[in-house]
Amino acid sequence: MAGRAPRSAARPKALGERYAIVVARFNEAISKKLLDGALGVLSAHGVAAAAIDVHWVPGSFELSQAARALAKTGRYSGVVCLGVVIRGQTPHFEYVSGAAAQGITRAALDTGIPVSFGVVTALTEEQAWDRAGGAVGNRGEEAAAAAVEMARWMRGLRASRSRRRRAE
Ligand code: INI
Repeated sequence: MAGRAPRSAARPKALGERYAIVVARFNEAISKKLLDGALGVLSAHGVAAAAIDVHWVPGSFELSQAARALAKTGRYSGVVCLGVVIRGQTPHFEYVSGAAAQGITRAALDTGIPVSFGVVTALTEEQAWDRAGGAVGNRGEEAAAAAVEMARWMRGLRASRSRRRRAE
C-alpha cells in the first residue's frame, strides 16, 4: 500500500556530518527527481552541499556494491541509495529490486553505517512518477530523512556508550 513515511520531529544541526548519495541511472528522469528530493531534505537538516557526494551507477542492481564501498571508506555518516525499478513483462523486476533491497540491507549491517533504501518499486511508470515528487510523496526525501535520523541515532548511541565507559 502506498503511503508517506512519518517525519522525525527533531532537526539538530549537522555537526561534521557527511553523506553520500548513490543514484541509479536507469529511468534517469525519475531518479533525478528522487535526487532533488534527497538533496532538499539534507539541506533542510543543515547538511552543506559541500558535505554531500553524489555517485551515479548504471542501475539499481549496482546500488548496494557502491553503497557498501562508500560506507567502508569511513568518510560518511550515512549513505542514501536512490533508484527506480518498474515492473516489465519479465521476472527481471523481482531480481533487480530484490537484489537492491538485500544488498542495501547488507551494506548497512556489514559496515555499521546507515544506508537507506530510496528505491521506487512500481508496477507502471505513472506509479513511479507518483513516488518521485507526485501524488504519493518523494521516496528520495524519505530515504534522506531516514539516513539523517539513523546517523544521529548512531551518534547518540556511541556518545552514551563512551559516557558509560568513562563513568565506570
Ligand atoms: N535497473 C533499474 O534501476 N530499474 C529497472 O527498472 C531495471 N530494469 O527494469 O531492468 C534495471 N535494470 C538494470 C540493472 O539494475 C543492472 O544495471 C543491469 O542488470 C546490469 O547489472
